[in-house]
Amino acid sequence: MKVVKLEDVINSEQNVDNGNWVSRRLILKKDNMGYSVNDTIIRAGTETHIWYQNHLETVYCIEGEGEVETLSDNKVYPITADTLYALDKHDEHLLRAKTDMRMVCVFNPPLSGREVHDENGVYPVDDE
Ligand code: 9YT
Repeated sequence: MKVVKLEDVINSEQNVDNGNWVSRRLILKKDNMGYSVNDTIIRAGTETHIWYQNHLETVYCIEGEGEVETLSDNKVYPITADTLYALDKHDEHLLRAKTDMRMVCVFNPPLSGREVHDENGVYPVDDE
């Protein structure tokens, strides 16, 4: 069994800061679980364009307040603590944080570790 402490991840290269957000990568592809798990802080006042064409992501907000706008239909979903959203259609979206938001993010297939969004809000496919 594995036990992972957030404080250890924060002081490692599994702490990935992209400006709008900082992603503490708790479980990664190398852990062979078939998914990855991040504890991510979305910084207050930011808007991030995201489009995970190569991944499915489920996001559970445990702190803070913001919204997600899906770009295919311009629907706006308020996101607050105790709210989960699942990008089951690889939905292209804008994530806006009103306050700092703390999110638990699960990716399938798993992230391998250092991914940051490219100019289209995409994470590359890891086919190694
Ligand atoms: C909620 C969300 O998608 N934030 C962007 C960062 C990403 N979830 C990550 O790598 O932790």
